[in-house]
Amino acid sequence: MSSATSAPSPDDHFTFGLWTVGNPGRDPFGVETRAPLDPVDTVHRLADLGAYGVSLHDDDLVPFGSVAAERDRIVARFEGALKATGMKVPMTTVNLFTQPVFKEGAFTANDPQIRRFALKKAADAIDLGVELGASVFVLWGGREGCEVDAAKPIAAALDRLAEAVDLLCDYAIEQGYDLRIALEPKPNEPRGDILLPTVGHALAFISELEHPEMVGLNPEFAHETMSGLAFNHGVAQALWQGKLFHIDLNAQRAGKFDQDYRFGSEGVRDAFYLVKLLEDTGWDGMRHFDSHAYRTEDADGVWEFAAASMRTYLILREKARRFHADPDITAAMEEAQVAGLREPTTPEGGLRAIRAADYDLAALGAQGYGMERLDALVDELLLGVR
Ligand code: GLT
Ligand code: MN
Ligand code: MN
Repeated sequence: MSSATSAPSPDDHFTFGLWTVGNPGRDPFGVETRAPLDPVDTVHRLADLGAYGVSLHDDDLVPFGSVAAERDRIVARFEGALKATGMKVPMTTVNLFTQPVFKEGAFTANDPQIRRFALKKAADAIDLGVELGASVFVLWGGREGCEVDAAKPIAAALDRLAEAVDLLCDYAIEQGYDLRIALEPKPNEPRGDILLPTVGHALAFISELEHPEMVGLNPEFAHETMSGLAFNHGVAQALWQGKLFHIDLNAQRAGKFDQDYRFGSEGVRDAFYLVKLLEDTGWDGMRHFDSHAYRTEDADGVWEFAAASMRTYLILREKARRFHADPDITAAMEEAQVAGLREPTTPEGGLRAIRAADYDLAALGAQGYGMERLDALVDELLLGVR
């Protein structure tokens, strides 16, 4: 495993979407500022930088509308690069948002023909993912939402979304695929409002599915932050419910458009608590970056961005290690009674004993927790003076 000062290695489980380093710098007001990347070159470049693998949408690899022979040729060439480098494809997904046919939705489009086409494309994408060795299939419902509430009864849309996920689970089971589905919440953009806007909405939705055990989450740092929520709390709950199947790392300022900045470039404290959570709980999945280089960057800037994403993670991982080794932090945590939260509340005798006991409310209300000191010590750690 790499240290903060060494280069990343595949053991660190860093992965990048083909669409992330491949982002051409287009935005709603401006055209591309960078040339497209060849996925085969991307695999080689990321392998050289120490990544574990790549993820992809169906269309990132096989251009939309390719005929079967072309698809097979592209996939075979890509598999050659994976073999040559040892890079893996742990996750794939399906693009149900770029083409005009999906402008009103995909699995939740009002037109049943569009919903059926979306399912056909998703099933094909599942086949592609399994062929490449993926065990997680992400569904990000970028177009599953609306601007005109009069035109989208939300309960019916959720029925259709559940129907689609159920069908895809049935398909994976029938095929004998070792595959789990990870839903990715996002509050808005590109739709005015998107279904399953937060981790909490998505977790609740899963309990209504036919195969809830096969479906979990792919939460994204930027997306929870857009809603002003604490990403690490959402991830902690997903872990607590056994539902963290994958994760998208990037950076974001609350209240802005989906920035998808380089991990750690905004909200370094939030990034630290997230890394600490993943490391403390022994998350053995991918550290997947879903972010892109600034539009200002040329190709060199893109590879700088990729290297820095991994380096920042490793630095924060080292900070998490130092957090636990720091005696002042340990003492401050004791003062804050952190360990007390791990004790069950219920004493012998249960609620009856709880109700019969006396509580010194004056003393309990007067006690201090020393959390200012603890918080400042974390600042010192992150600012590099400890
Ligand atoms: C798109 C989106 C991401 C999703 C990707 C998966 S595509 O770039 O902004 O958050 O993770 O479909
Ligand atoms: Mn994402
Ligand atoms: Mn995003």
